[in-house]
Amino acid sequence: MSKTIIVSNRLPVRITENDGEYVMSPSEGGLATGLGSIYRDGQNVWIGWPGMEVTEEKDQQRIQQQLAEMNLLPVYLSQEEINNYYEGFSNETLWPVFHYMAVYAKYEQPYWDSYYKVTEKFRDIILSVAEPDDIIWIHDYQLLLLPGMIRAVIPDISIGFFLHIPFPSFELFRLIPWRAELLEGMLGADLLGFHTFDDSRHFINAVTRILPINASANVMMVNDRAVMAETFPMGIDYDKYASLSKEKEVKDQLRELKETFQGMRMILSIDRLDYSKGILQRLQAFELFLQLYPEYMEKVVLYMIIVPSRDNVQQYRDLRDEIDKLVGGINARFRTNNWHPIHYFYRSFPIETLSALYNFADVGLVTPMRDGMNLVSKEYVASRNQNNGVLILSEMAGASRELIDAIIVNPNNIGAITRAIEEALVMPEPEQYRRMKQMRQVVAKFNIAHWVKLFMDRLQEVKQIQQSMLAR
Ligand code: GDG
Repeated sequence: MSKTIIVSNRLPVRITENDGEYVMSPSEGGLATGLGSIYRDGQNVWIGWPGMEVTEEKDQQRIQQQLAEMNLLPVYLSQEEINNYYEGFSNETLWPVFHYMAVYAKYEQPYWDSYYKVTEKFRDIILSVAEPDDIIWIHDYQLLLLPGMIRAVIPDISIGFFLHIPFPSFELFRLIPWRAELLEGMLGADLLGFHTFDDSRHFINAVTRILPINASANVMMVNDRAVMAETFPMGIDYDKYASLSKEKEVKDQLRELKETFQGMRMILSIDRLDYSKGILQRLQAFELFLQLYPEYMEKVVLYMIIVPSRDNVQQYRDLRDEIDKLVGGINARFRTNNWHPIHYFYRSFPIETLSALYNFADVGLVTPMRDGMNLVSKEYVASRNQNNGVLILSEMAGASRELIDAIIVNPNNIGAITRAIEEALVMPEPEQYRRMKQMRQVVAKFNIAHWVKLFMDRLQEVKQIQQSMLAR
């Protein structure tokens, strides 16, 4: 019987140490939920880094045994590998270039060397469990080389690859010194999935410009093997967000919010700390809004949650300082004795708190400079059980291709965001309903289970097409 092997940089688990005992708690992320039905089944397995450095061999073995009970298999990384492969090449080279912020990119040979070596580590662990008729689904930019490395050892195995971040235009991608190696690595897959049509076009374009490989529509011939690049916009667990509001914990928090913000309109903003998320521009737009529309003083709040992320990287620390300053400045400028315009939190919250906020906020403000998809926008929509509320969404987020009934803005256009905030706050209820209903239908239908099934089914089809081409 063939099995399915999921591979991603991080395992969907949080490990904490308590008095020498390791406690494992499954993580609730969208991908983990979506793939849960797959990796927990039978012999299937999810391979990845457990999220902490474990140096002692006996600890490694103990953790491995505990993880095995959850169908998880760890790839242990040293601190140096985490610094160079993960924080270095993944987050300081690929992330900025793929998000069109090439000025932040560092091209360091030791980063690349480590990226290559860590991929070999992943490969070896996969090879310790993989059989030729298994299906392997590899995720994201930390593992671009992995499909090629596995293909070199098991030529006929089924490999799918999904990129969760944008694939940049050729003019950006070509900047990377190791561009050809990266593409060759990706082409080890049989099916490459992207969030948007543009991302897949950019990939195919980079392949044909950089490698001696031709493409006919979305098909690239790699050593007589047809490789396909296609669009699979990722969804969320719609039912979970739609039904969370019925839980007691969420209801309690919602009641508290209603009391605290009585008579006040709320604009909600939730992101990981990242320069790709357009946080500074969003704050500038809110400041301009307060300046241009003073009638909203004491009547509106911006509730802003920033989840700490990558704070070992200098740019992220700098960004955090800038946000602190800007928020402080805006609050100092506009606050009154009983109101301040921005409620800013630099930490993460339980999903129940997010759900209460999604339910309460009149406006969801999501304005990334670039975003592969952006799940927060979909979670806001899924949570609006009353069909009211307005989503303001950046045209640079993959989600803007599906959520066309949002107010779509260019995140660099501060004036446009400012006007969008005003438009959202005065939008008549019937129009809110019409737009929200349409968006809820999209998010409900193209949910995470649908996304997983579509990708897995298509991978099987691609394999069949390849076989029928060989038989000809
Ligand atoms: C990458 C791509 C693509 C946020 N704060 C808290 C919390 N969250 C959850 C949200 C949401 C997730 O984190 C963030 O997802 P996004 O899609 O918005 O952004 P990235 O983390 O950058 O994800 C992105 C995604 O991959 C999937 O392919 O959409 O474009 O960059 O689910 O709810 N969760 C909890 N507490 C918080 O405080 N529990």
